[in-house]
Amino acid sequence: MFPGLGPLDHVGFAVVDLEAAVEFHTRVLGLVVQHREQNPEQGVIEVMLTDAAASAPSTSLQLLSPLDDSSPVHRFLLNRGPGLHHLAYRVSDVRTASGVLQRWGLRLIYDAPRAGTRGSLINFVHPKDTGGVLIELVEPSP
Ligand code: V0V
Ligand code: CO
Repeated sequence: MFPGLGPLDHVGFAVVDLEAAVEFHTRVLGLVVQHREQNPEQGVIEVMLTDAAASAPSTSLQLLSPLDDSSPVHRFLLNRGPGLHHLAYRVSDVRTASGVLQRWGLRLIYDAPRAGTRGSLINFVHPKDTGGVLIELVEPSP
């Protein structure tokens, strides 16, 4: 295990109809919307939901819909359809974590961290190097 690895921060879920997905996860699963944000650099509109009943901070669900046709989520929906898009693990320092994983021979998507949700810094490990699931590294904003 590499140094500074924390718990599962969120699960990314690619959807075509964002409002229908919000409705499903709030009404059927009882999740609560915590945050909504557009991230033009990542080409997404995202909605973060959590379990309202959880006493400690719990893993969030991140619903993702593409902002335009150049979005990686648009490509994902075309090729694979809606569903699990990525797992995001919290790290204390995304630069250090990315460097260690690169030295271990894994392909990181970005050379330097990019802006993620709520002022976080993010990078991704290529799904072909992880057994088939895109892994996000997220360093929350202090
Ligand atoms: C593509 N593939 C995936 C995948 N995306 N496999 C598992 N999970 C995914 N999410 C597979 C795809 O089925 C192909 O497999 C192969 O990889 C190449 O696919 P492609 O369509 O040609 O895709 P690429 O290579 O153009 O792009 C794939 C990568 C891209 C992972 C490089 O999606 C990327 O740059 N992702 C990082 C950015 C991102 O995803 N942003 C949205 C979340 P076969 O068919 O060859 O076997 S933003 C976010 O989470 C934020 C803001 C946050 O949390 O703060
Ligand atoms: Co994410």
